[in-house]
Amino acid sequence: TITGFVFDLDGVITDTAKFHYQAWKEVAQEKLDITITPAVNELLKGRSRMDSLEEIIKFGHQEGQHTLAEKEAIATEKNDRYKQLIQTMTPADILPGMGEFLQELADHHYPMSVASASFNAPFIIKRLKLEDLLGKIVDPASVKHGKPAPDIFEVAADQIDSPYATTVGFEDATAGISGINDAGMFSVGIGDPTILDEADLVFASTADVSLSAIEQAFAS
Ligand code: B16
Ligand code: MG
Repeated sequence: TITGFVFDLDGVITDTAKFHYQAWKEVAQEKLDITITPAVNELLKGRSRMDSLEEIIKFGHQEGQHTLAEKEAIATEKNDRYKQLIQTMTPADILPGMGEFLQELADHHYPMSVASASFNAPFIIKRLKLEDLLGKIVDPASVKHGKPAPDIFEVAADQIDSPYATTVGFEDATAGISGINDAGMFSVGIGDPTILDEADLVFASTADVSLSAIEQAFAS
């Protein structure tokens, strides 16, 4: 039987990707003269702030052209703008059905924790008023290798004493699904099943997530 659930934040609990995209788009244009596209945005999902910047630099063919100090300044500028954008988030920004699903898990006494690459996760969880349900959040600074490495999911499961083989992980990004699978967990993808084809189970949208479907697929 399932002993715990670990959740990605962006794309699973709420859609912060649109805010990351807006902040990166402005900063990449102004500071690097790089115009990023929605396709680039896909590569940034689940990736750390610095890894995201490296992807943008690669996309703009500017590898090796910026010092670490310059890159850190750009990343800080992006985060300042991002933080402005998430100030206005409310519980209405919880993705469809997820509030109810988390409550259902709590009613069934399933332990839960958050495995997000974002340093802003605690603030966002608070804005969504989910701190009672999702109060256990991995500090990404404590994790050496970011997604697609399994590390953050392992730390999240450790936090709730859930053995990996009986832990269910939720992700919307292929990098995250790889991490969950490499941790030996049961992976649930949110999104396009042809893109998330490595996941053990996929729901097209959060509105479709069903505990009984997960328990059934896990047991089979
Ligand atoms: P921050 P997740 C990730 O969140 C985002 O998907 C990714 O776009 C972002 O770069 C990363 O968090 C770091 O976020 O700059 O706020 O520390 O999907 O792992 O919940
Ligand atoms: Mg995500």
